[in-house]
Amino acid sequence: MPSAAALAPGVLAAQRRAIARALTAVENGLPGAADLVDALYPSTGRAWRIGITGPPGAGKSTLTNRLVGAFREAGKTVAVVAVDPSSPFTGGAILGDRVRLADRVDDDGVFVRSLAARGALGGLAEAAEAACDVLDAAGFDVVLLETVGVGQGEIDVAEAADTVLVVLVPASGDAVQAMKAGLMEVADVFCVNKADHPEASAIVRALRQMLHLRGGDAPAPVVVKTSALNGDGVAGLVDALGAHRQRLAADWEGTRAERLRRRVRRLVEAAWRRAFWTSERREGLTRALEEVDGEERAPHALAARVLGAE
Ligand SMILES: Nc1nc2c(ncn2[C@@H]2O[C@H](COP(=O)(O)OP(=O)(O)O)[C@@H](O)[C@H]2O)c(=O)[nH]1
Ligand SMILES: [Mg+2]
Repeated sequence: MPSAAALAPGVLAAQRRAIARALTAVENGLPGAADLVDALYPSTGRAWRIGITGPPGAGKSTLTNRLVGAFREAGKTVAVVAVDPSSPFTGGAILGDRVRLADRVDDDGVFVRSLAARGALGGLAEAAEAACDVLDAAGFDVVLLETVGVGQGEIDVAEAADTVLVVLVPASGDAVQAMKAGLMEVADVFCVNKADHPEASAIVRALRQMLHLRGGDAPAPVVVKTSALNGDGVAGLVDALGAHRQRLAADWEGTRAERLRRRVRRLVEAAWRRAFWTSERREGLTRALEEVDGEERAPHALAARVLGAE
């Protein structure tokens, strides 16, 4: 198999086939994927990466479609990375979304791709970051990174973005759930979707109150209300996202450097983990865990035996 790094010129020339193959390479950790990312990296930093996260069913995919439309209308090219095997983008679900996306198949200014990241070096968060690099280097103005839910992995993915949008719905306890899941910390903009729901205003108020109580030096995330189904509030959402982008612009290089630091740390930790888990240590762990059922129940001694299995 030729090295994936050979795809770099095609990606830089925005050839769709090269972009698709490069995304497959970073998704699956194919040979040369790391070299490809490094070859493209100097040509990144222009795209605006927006992470979209929130509970399943909140309307992230519907909103993503709306945002694609809004950015296209503003003359920007848009790539969508759906980190979600069951997403409408992979043909898994909602007919309405598929129909809307089908309208865009002839639009060269849009690129849609799902990402599962089996075997990517550094896990899903690195795969998402690398996918953004590919699309950034290919010249897309905006990259929308949609996750399926709100687990830690998805928060890591969202953090690969410049601007993090958290989508909630006016279901009972959603705001509290968001706080528990650590979304308060990563959100730059909150969107209460399904604003057609009678509880919408109440959850907006509750969220604003929570964010206000949180305090801190950083400016509190903006809370907007949308109805992705009919498009109400989407213009306001685009403005809120744009305002965050504007704030980042003040220290764009610093933001990028911080993200690169976090990424390098993650890559090093992943490499350490791979190097550590020799087959001998794996077997040692299996044996030690079997002994848990026996006489010896000393946690540190058992762990030490695994660590000593050189
Ligand atoms: N009533 C209402 N339904 C919506 C709205 N936005 C999305 N939905 C519906 O909510 C369901 C889940 O939407 P989807 O975009 O797939 O959510 P995701 O799982 O967060 O990506 C779909 O049936 C949508 O049609 C909205 O603003 N109002
Ligand atoms: Mg979705």
